[in-house]
Amino acid sequence: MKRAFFTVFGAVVLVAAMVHIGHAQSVADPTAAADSYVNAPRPWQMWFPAAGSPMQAQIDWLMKYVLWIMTGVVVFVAILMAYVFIRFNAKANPVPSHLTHNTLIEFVWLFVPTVLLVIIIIPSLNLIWYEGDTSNPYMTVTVTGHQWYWEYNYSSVPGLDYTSYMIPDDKLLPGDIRRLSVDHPLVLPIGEKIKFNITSGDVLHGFYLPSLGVQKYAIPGTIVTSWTLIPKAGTYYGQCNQICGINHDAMPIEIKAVPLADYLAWTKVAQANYTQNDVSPNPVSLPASALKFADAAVVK
Ligand SMILES: [Cu+2]
Repeated sequence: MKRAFFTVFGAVVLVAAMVHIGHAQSVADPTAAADSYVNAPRPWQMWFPAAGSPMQAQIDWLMKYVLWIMTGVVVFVAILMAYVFIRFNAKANPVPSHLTHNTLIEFVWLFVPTVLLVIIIIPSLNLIWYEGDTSNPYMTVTVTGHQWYWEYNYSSVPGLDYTSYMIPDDKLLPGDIRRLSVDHPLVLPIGEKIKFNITSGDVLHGFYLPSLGVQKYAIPGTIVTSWTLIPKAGTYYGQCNQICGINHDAMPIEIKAVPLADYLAWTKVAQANYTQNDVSPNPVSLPASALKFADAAVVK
């Protein structure tokens, strides 16, 4: 009887502890949903990464569409040239034709390329307009490139402005990706249109997110806009792709896309968490004027 009591008591304590731990974890890391899917480059990868946004899906489609047309043109021209080389060389055709004009042929070689250009330019212009349409976003994030880290400012969350540094090789934890994981990822809600205001605090940088179809210059004194919409919770990566100085390779972009409720929970705990889990940045790359609260813990 006594034994049964302690068994039941022990089980209740264990369940309570597990619930508590589960609860504590969900509060501690609202971005956990992003671990379910990782969209990162693989060694020897060919083609684009899997499309993580409708914009990248359209870019992927247009790339293949143009590639098919281009392949047709290349094959046709190659066959035509091979035919001319064989059929009309000096040996096979010793008496050449003195023809200088042929209205039908001239019409065809003007008309066919024109049609091809038109069927390429229509979806291209559509895509350019689509990419430029930053109207009615759910939220706006101002992205600032610095030598050599990114800064994210959430205009809809007062005071939420933090820096994002690459995790150095000697501080990588299990699950981190070398040269891509960062101390403070950009956290975004899924299924919502997010506008980016992209700028720079010093030199030209490039805000490049291959799986989301975003690639914009970060230009000092200018704001370049873009947007994204991520349907699937997951972790997405990008990099600065504008040569910006000695640590240009050390400013990756890591995005954690999570359900809206988790995102809202994250905004509440972001400030407290970020001052605790900071990774010391390279001291030379830290101009005092750029310091934000996220770096307060490491600047002593
Ligand atoms: Cu850069």
